[in-house]
Amino acid sequence: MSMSMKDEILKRLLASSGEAVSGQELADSLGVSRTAIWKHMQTLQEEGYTFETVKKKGYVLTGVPNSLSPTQIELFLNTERLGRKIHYFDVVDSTQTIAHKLAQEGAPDGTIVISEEQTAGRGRMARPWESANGTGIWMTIILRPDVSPQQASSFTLVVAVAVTMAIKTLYKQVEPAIKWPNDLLINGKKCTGILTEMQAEADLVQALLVGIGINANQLESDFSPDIADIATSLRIAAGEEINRAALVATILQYLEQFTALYVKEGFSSIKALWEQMSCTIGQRIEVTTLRERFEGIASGITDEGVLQLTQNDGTIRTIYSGDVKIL
Ligand code: BTX
Repeated sequence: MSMSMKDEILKRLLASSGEAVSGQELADSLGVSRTAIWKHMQTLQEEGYTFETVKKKGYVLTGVPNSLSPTQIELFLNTERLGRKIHYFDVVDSTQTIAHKLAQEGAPDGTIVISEEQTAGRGRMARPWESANGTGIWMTIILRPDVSPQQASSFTLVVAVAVTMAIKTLYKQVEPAIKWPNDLLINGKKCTGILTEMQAEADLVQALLVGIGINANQLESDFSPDIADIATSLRIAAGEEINRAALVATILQYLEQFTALYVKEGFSSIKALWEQMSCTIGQRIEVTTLRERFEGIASGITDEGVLQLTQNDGTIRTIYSGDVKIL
């Protein structure tokens, strides 16, 4: 991957771990003038990096921005396919909309679209998804797995497992639970929503557009009254500032791993993990589908990721999609 001069300078400053890096040395080794180096340092400063200038020695990096710029994400990224192409925005209507367009134009598997803010973030059935500036992770991943359109619906469950694993890896004190099909809850409140959309032709999936919305650094007072009672953030749960770039990179890492497994062996290979992380199975729930409402015990999930509801009269109903309320 080609790296810009600015990124190269940043890499060296980060690698020097607290030692001063001389401007002259940077200029010599990169084959540019001192003025060019100075200009790049100005740009980095505008992006939120902070430096100390040590006399006769050079620059010491003293702070990095909590931003989702590709440079920040790439610092933590360890994947082969996912996130190797990142489209980063300050503000968009919805990363899903942009990803749809990019996918139609042939964007490769693993391309991600990420924004600091969304003005029209959306959930399922065109419900609004609150996506305030600089606080969350609002991203869509374009995947081109070799699966059928029927299989694709269980993909949301795979994503939920990957995100849960990533959160637990970085923040041991946080214990998210998956609410079928697409929410992660912490203490019963929603911190993450997943929206999987698809571009398909006949029996072929052209692209999956995996939208992930994570409340990362919001405080309670940051949520609008509409969702104040039902939403929470990782920051509230972890009691510390969340490094969003590191979390994105870790999610991509797990997702790459689980997608490969899923394509090879199907959902059944991930089912046991899903069940462990789920707060739905075994609970008395109410399911609302487009037309109907059912009550019963969420008794299990099939190898295809379909929810099984045992109703009061003992009959089992299979639920392909719907909203779940834990009673
Ligand atoms: P959902 O339909 O399951 O949930 C939507 C509901 O969640 C809303 O009706 C509201 O009650 C509640 N809600 C809205 N915003 C938030 C929030 N920030 N935190 C907690 N609860 C909220 C969930 O749909 C799927 C959401 C996917 C969002 C991602 S962000 C990146 C990508 N781009 C985009 O437009 N959507 C996806």
